[in-house]
Amino acid sequence: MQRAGIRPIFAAAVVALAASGSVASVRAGEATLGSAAGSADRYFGGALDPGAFDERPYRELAATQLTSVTPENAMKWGLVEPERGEFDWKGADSLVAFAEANRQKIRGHTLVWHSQLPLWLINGAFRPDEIKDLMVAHITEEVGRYKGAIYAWDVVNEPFTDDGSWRRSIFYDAMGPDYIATALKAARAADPAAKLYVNDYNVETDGPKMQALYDLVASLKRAGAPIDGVGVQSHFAAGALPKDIQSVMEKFAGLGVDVAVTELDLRIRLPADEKALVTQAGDYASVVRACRATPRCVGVTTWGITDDRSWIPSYFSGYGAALPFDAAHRAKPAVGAMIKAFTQVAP
Ligand code: 9MR
Repeated sequence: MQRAGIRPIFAAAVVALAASGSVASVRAGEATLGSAAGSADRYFGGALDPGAFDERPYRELAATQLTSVTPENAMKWGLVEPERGEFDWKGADSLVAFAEANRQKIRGHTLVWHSQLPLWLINGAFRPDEIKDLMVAHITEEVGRYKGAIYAWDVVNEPFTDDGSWRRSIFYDAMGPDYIATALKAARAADPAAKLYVNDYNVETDGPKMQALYDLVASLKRAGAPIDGVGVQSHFAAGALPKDIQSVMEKFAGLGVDVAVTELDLRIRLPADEKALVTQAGDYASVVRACRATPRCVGVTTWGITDDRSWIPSYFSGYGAALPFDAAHRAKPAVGAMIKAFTQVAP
């Protein structure tokens, strides 16, 4: 598999899209989120559901707007190995094929996480040494399968609780904090070219959780562990974006790692009115500006692309409209605001 690179994609794809007439707001020659980000040497990414690739408007929007893609769920352990030793790579393979066809980078998500684990693993009553072997084998299998195709992996996801203490998981319980370095080393061995990330939420403002992640990355660097990046997920209510997100990104970057906004969405209490959409657009643009102002911020990924496929309504009762495109795939004010923030001459 070829490694995907950042390329401005608007030429052919947008012409095709315009011809299909499925996205009124995107016309031939107009900037897209991906092309705008590219002009600032960043990527613009979105989390995708390969199950929706057979829907043409979804497929075309993803192909046209994004220069990076993340599987929202399709590469998680519970989905790729539902029974021990029985693998199902259908969704993951289809995501990788889509990205390669559209010359998009891929952010692999996620190898070691407390959630969406297969039941055989959670209920297996494995000894600590067995959990370690299973974790390393899983990383070796999955990273190895997509060697050369994945730009960056979220190797470890959400290792801390909100007060900055270690989150309990089968991995932490078996190995203590060492599970993180062990996981990173296994990923590096399986694909030396992939950028290896630790990814978490509620780390976008100065507080105990941010500090815990900072201390972790600092200690990994000191120990020579293979850590290349920090993912700040960035799930917020519109209007509640932390004011210090840029200084936090700069602080992480000061450790000598890349930084990426990995799961951005800005939820709105429904029904979304014009004022809320404008507030949301302002926050989206602020995130883009913060990334542009941080030399080691490599790109911004939104957690989905259209509101009808967002995780938000089922997890935050009464909220939705969190993504840049609405359920009819129309660009919301956030799209223009982000394109402007990527392309306007930096002050
Ligand atoms: O968006 C994902 C949703 O479809 C899943 O049901 C959920 C399971 O916990 O995971 C969601 O994605 C999460 C991501 O993998 C890690 N950070 C938080 C995201 C939102 O919950």
